[in-house]
Amino acid sequence: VSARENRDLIGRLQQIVGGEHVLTSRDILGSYETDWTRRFSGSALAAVRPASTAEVAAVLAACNEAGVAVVPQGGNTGLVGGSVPRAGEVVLSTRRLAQVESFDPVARELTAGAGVTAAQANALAAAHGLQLGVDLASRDSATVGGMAATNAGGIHVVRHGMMRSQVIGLEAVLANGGVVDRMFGVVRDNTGYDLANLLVGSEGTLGVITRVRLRLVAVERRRAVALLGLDSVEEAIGVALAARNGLPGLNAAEIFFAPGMELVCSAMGLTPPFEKRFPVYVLIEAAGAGEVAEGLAAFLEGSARAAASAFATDARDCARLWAYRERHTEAINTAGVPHKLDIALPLGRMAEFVREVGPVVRSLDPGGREILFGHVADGNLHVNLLGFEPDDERPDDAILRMVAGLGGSISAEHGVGVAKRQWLHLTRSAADIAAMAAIKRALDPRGILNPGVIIPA
Ligand code: FAD
Ligand code: 2HG
Ligand code: ZN
Repeated sequence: VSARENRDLIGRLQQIVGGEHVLTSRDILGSYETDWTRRFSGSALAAVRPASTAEVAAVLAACNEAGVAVVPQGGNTGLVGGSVPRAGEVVLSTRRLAQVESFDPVARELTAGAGVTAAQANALAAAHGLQLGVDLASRDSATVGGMAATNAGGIHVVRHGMMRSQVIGLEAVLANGGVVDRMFGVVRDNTGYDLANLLVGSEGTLGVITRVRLRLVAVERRRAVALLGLDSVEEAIGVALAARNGLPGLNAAEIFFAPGMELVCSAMGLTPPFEKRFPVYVLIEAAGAGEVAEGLAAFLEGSARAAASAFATDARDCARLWAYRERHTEAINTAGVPHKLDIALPLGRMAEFVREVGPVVRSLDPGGREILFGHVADGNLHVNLLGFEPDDERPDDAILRMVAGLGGSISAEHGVGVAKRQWLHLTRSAADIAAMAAIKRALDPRGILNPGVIIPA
């Protein structure tokens, strides 16, 4: 695409969304060009901010005609480099698709523009004792469209499932400007291919999600949180399995380790919860309408005896215990530019992985260090590596191969993005990848939607 063609395209985009919503100045573009981890960045031709489905459709049709690639971006909190441009792409920001269009407390659902944040949706739902079924630490910036596009997981998957389970309707614009409207929301509807579900988890490669209709869940009246200090991963898995099998109202079961606890406490200025240092920590949350605290206490007494534990029932104390776990991502960012490997393992192989990962990291660089944490009940670990250059792919390669060898997945909840694309073949077959590429070609024949994401080169 020549400079003149680019200028013409920018002129067309200005006509569609208004001049002030086509950003081209380098200083303003900066925040659209670098991802949350700072590992991925690229320069954009422009960032364009449409305010309606019709404007999104016109923007995509214009870019498709010009053959200029488009990177959809919501809150830009994604952790696999999929939300930022590579070179010369147009960033399509959904942040002005920010209307909550309807809210039905009886049917327990909400219809919102893709750019509404999780926190905004929750603030509205909370007035009726409801909330989204997915919750994550990026809630203030992550958008419902981005969460659908990544099939986000978060801390309540063990209770409510992933984003896919919350989406009951969806509208998206395809590369040629065509609008797929599946906002219908009727429970029984077997009328052919499930296009809404295809768009969920497609990471901006098949269409731009413009509206979503989401299931809501009750904000439980009572909540209790326990933080346990444990001696081994085996014990942590034992606690998580026992909680899954027998703790009423299990709402979250999270794991982290001594290096993460120490980093969070020093970077965030928190006082450690226990006098003694433990190799492994597990956080269990239960929520419900009944005797939640009593249930959790009985569970700890019967099935999860720990050398040290802290217990909380009021909101402030619960938040204090959650901070040790939730502030890992922030704390890690203060220590460098991390490589983030969000992986899943069969629970029976997790201890083996944790034992082997450190030596593998050190064999590549004696100064490399790994901070592990995650959603233990689902076998999801976040392997954060510090001390490696952003473009040094050796640790990613070694660890993702190890995960595949243990029967796990190279992406549990963050997606493939650009970060994992070249390793997709480790856990998806050649036939799978060919089918994905064929779907991509059918819906986006010119390959303008987020090229470089998911499908290997
Ligand atoms: P972006 O980062 O803007 O985009 C992410 C991807 O989706 C990109 O590929 C982009 O092109 C595409 N996309 C965005 N919007 C659209 C749209 N409307 N239509 C089509 N494609 C689109 N993730 C989890 O799963 N679980 C967690 O627990 C979790 N915790 C996090 C905690 C922190 C502190 C941070 C920074 C991130 C966390 N994340 C987590 C990752 C991230 O928040 C999620 O992936 C989230 O769903 C991204 O939403 P977003 O609006 O920021 O999307
Ligand atoms: C979490 O569970 C998020 O806190 C972020 O998925 C994980 O920072 C990470 O690697
Ligand atoms: Zn997570």
